Amino acid sequence: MNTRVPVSIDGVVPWPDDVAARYRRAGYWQDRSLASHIAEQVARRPDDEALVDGPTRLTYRQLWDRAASCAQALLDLHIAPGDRIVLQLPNCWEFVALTLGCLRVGVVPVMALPAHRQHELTHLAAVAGAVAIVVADIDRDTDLRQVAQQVAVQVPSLRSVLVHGELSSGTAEYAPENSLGATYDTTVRFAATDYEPMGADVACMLLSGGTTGLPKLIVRTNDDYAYNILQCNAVSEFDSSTVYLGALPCSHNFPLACPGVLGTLVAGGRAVMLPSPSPERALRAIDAEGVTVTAVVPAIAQRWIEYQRERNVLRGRSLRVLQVGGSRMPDELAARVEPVLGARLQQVFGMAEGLINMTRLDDDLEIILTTQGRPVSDADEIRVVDESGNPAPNGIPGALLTRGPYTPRGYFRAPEHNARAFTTDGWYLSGDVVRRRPDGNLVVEGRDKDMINRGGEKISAEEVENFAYQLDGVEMAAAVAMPDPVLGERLCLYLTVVQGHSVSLADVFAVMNAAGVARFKIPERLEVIATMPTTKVGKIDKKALRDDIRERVAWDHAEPGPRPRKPHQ
Ligand code: OOB
Repeated sequence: MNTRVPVSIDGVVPWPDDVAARYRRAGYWQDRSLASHIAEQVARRPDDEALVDGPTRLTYRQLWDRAASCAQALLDLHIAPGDRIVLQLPNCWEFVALTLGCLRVGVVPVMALPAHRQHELTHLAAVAGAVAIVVADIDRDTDLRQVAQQVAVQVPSLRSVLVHGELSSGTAEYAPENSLGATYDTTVRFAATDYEPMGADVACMLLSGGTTGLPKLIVRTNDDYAYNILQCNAVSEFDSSTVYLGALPCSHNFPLACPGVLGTLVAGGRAVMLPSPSPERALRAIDAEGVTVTAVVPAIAQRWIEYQRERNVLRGRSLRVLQVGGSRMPDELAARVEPVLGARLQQVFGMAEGLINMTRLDDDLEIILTTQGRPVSDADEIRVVDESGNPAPNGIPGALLTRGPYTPRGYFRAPEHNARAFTTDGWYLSGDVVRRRPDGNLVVEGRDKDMINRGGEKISAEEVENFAYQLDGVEMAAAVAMPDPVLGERLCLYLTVVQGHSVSLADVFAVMNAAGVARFKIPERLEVIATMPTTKVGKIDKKALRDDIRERVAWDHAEPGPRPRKPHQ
């Protein structure tokens, strides 16, 4: 039993004491570290394979030793329990070893996405007060070492830049100790008995999709994240026979912990890391490794289904479950999963903020194909309310609010935003509009948050609009979702400009690119209009703009003959 007090990090919003006590009494929170769950599997099956990354295959014992090396390397860099490090790595065994190293020693990884660039990484490091940043050397056309160096210049708390891959030659910052590879050469000095995080200690920080500007940080404790994982494991039926393919970026909550790579390791299974979900590589990896379950967004599911139909690469019958979530899966697509891929579909409607809903593997097909499932825990509290905050009856769409043992009560160091995103009694306003069926399953009908969901990648409208306002001559800017057959949504930017000025998509690209913004946030269509539609209270009428772009897209694709109504100018 731990006798010390939890590591205190200024800016974490705790659950109220009475609620925390209730969650402990009920056994949801076990007051033990997340790492200790994996340590159990290391003891039980040291020689079983835990992790595969291309030619690298690690047993539980080997993975645990490498995690220990990472933990030691962090300590050698004077990084202490409770310190934050920005972690940006693609799917590779090093990502898992370092994450486990952090979990073992109580260092808090801030889970950046591989697509993030200087703009996002600087913000994350600054808000987190991070002391180190870990990046890969090169990602396609971007030298991430240079990006990280720029971030380090701007964020005073950052003391170390760690690189996975080649160090740049000739600069002092890239001394051998800054190579992530160097950490695996050290003799294992760190032992599990050296340090044991407590249940109430912070395990990691996840990123919100972001509706107001840049992503917010979501603090997940050992207690709550372990519970999240155990519940997902139970619902998705993960056990030691599970072979999980990490195809989505594994720093995201879905492939990380719902149940994801961590769930697989907690269950004693084997995780296979793949740097990209391209159908060619993923379907081959599924056959080669005997993958039993994986997680994708609907756009990827669609690409896999098409590829499989055309090429029939998937020959084995190992894949039992395909989890799909992150954005709304069209019912027609849902119906094609099992016939083409031979795997049972599991719809997942979750959020980094906590609440995870899943269809159950033995649900009726109608539920699996047309709903986004129900909470993974009986302790999840759900409210669906109308515009005045009154409960919406079953079957009627309303705003989704939630509370529970793995849904934190506030973002990290964001009191103003917390005042809007959480009610005074701790309910999180998800911004999603759902309909609850009498059987308890939820159907996602839309959302009332100002966000674009580009195939699972979340873009804050406000963040894009702020860039548009930096352009000469821009009067008003509004970023809205336009329908897309593959991604579900893409981003369209509406502008009004001062007479005599003109603004092009290339100008928008230039300003966002110069700021080092992640590529997926850059608008893909620009509409310059004469007047911005406004609501009665004078706010930009985004609904009118969404209707407008829907008509324009339909107009562009209309066959000759009767045409839809021409969009307004
Ligand atoms: C997952 O997490 P986030 O934090 O990237 O995004 C959460 C938001 C939700 O509030 C909702 O707007 C949307 O993404 N969403 C879905 C959905 N799953 C997520 N919308 C419709 N249908 C779905 N199935 O996206 C996430 C986290 C854990 C597990 C799965 C997804």
